[in-house]
Amino acid sequence: MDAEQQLRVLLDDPRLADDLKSIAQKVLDHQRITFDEGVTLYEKGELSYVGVLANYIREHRHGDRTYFNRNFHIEPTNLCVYDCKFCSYSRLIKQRSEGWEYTMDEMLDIVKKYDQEPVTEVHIVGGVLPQYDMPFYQQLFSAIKEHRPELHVKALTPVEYHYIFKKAKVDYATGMRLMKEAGLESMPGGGAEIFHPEIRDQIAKDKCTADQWLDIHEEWHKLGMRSNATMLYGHIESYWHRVDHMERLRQLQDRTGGFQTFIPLKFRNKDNQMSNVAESSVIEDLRNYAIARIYLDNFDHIKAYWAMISRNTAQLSLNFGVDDIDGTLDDTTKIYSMAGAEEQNPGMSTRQLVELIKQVGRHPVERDTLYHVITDYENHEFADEPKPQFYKLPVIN
Ligand code: V47
Ligand code: SF4
Repeated sequence: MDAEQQLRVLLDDPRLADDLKSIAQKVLDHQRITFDEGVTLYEKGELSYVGVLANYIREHRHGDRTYFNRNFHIEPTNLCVYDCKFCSYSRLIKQRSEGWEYTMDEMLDIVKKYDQEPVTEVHIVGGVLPQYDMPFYQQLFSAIKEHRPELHVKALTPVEYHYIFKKAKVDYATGMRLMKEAGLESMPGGGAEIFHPEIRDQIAKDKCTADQWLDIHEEWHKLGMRSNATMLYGHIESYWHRVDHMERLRQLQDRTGGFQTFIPLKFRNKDNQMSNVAESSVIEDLRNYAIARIYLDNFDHIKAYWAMISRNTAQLSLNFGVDDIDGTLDDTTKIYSMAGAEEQNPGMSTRQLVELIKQVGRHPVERDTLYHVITDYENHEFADEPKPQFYKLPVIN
């Protein structure tokens, strides 16, 4: 049975409550759901129900295609002037003796380490410190582009931009234009957390506000550039805070169309000031992906950051609205392993990622940052590496 037939069977089920039926009908008709319907999905939508709706949307947009890219991360420092309660980089958690602060040359050395690798993107993000100011990042981006012009620089979030622009006394529009001129090509989705002040003030008090986060993305989009958005979920927020978060993103996307991908980030509770907060279950994670796919009708892609959720959950997520499972990473990504992510050393070769996707009946496609196809792996044979073995999951659809 294909995704549309599954949705029609669900609609014909006399046991389905009227409000859920009306949402399912909207999805079939490609109509937008309301804020209240978003909350209803969280409160009443069982995993199998939201999965059928989300998979219909996913397959309508992308078929079986599942994207990944080859990137590497640079985290300039694991020290931070801010004190986000969920973060293992916070100034109250991290003592200076355990920290690193890379110099410009050390960061360029990391870039050079990948000179012979077919990576297409460098993702730069980490803590906020005064010495990493606007001239520093302008120089870093220019130096990377000079060294390897085709490497896409995806760097920093409104948290850093708000901080460095304030110090440099430039407004957001000017600041973003100058970063673009220095070599910045897109903005990752971090720093969004939960927008509503009821929650943001408790978990991420001092850093940029929701409006500042959204304004910086808006200025970036006005330059014709693209960015991502995240949501840190599964801690002290209520369901309606998640819908409020997605609603703000949906409204900005209606105005600019500049977001590419939405990335729900599961809260992990190790080594931070919220270790007493239990983590969400896998069922809740999958429901959250699905509801994001249904609610964000103007976002092209929903990404599961597999380093954060385990490989098996990443595989399952492909049936719950997700069409992208991030890049092939190496062990330079520390923020998640420090917070308790399953993948303590989250490296996966391209072949491993391809097999992971194929194993659940999807079609792997390597993309660049802007979703141009680099390699279609549907019928690709790997000559040189042994086939990786994974625990075999049943194919659900
Ligand atoms: O904003 C910090 C999160 C984010 C924890 O755009 C935590 O392609 C869970 O945004 N538990 C930064 N999450 C990472 C990020 C990202 C990741 C992958 C791809 C992209 C992209 C963006 O990491 C922060 C924060 O929300 N984070 N601590 C934690 N304990
Ligand atoms: Fe700093 Fe970002 Fe961690 Fe907050 S989440 S403490 S801004 S590194």
